[in-house]
Amino acid sequence: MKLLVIIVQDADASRLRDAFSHNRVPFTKLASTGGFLRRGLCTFVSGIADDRVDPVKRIIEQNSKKRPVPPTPAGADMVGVTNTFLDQSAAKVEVGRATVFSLNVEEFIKL
Ligand code: 2BA
Repeated sequence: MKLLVIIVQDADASRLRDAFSHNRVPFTKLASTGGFLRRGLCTFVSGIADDRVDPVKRIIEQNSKKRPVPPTPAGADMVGVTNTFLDQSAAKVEVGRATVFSLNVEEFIKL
């Protein structure tokens, strides 16, 4: 069994939630915030059999998009961001369709 931690943009969260439900992929959906851009993101955690990992990755690919996103004013106090980056108010950062971590599950318990 694997535990997938799937981070997507808020704009893709509803579509992905519906696709998971339609395909009977169990999940927990968590509101979250990206550390760099400090924008709203959505994190899904899903415990699934090993042989479902590839089909679930395809569902994620089909229901998420890469987008260029402008840095937010909230990011202006970010540690480690260069002045050059902040001076380019028109500069955009490309946020990927999804960031996915796949972890081996040692034990799955329901009490
Ligand atoms: P954020 O941390 O808000 O990052 C948003 C996007 O900003 C990233 O998109 C990347 O294109 C850019 N970015 C992040 N850190 C940067 C840096 N130090 N310098 C320049 N550009 C930077 P993605 O890579 O697609 O990541 C989307 C979101 O996935 C991230 O939002 C973060 O919440 C999560 N994420 C990505 N990698 C992660 C990791 N290794 N561990 C935990 N969460 C991660």
